[in-house]
Amino acid sequence: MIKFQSYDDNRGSLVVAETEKEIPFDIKRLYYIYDVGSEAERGFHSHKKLEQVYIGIHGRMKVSLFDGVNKREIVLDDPKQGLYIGHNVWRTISEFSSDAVLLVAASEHYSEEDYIRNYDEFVASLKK
Ligand code: T46
Repeated sequence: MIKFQSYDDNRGSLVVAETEKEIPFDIKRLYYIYDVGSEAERGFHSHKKLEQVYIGIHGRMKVSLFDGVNKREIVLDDPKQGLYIGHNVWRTISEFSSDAVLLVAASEHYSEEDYIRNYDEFVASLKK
């Protein structure tokens, strides 16, 4: 997990993430996900090249990762932390709280070509 610098005082909290410091790539895209139903699950894909940092800036969600060898489950519920996810990692995001907001910093512009959305294809790609 990446720990962000946080400035907390009686006005609230301000959290900073900078490229070449906490974020290990140049950010080309930001997007965020919210209003996810409690039963909904997102992801179910890997990326050929894309690197991302997930930040649970509000509420809670669970991220499940599989790199072909290791499986990890990480709960994101702290806006002062980020989760780095490299390429070739199968991910699902589930158990969103009703107030959850997931902010994602991405290393590339959006390209559907970069996705592997079929699990068998993902497993096969690791063997190449
Ligand atoms: C990831 C998780 C956390 C775009 O047009 N531009 C974009 O930058 C993105 C991210 C998506 N889209 C379109 C493509 C689909 O028609 O938005 C629609 C929903 O995307 P998707 O089904 O990929 O959503 P998730 O939540 O399953 O996955 C997304 C990211 O794609 C993925 O990289 O890590 O959020």
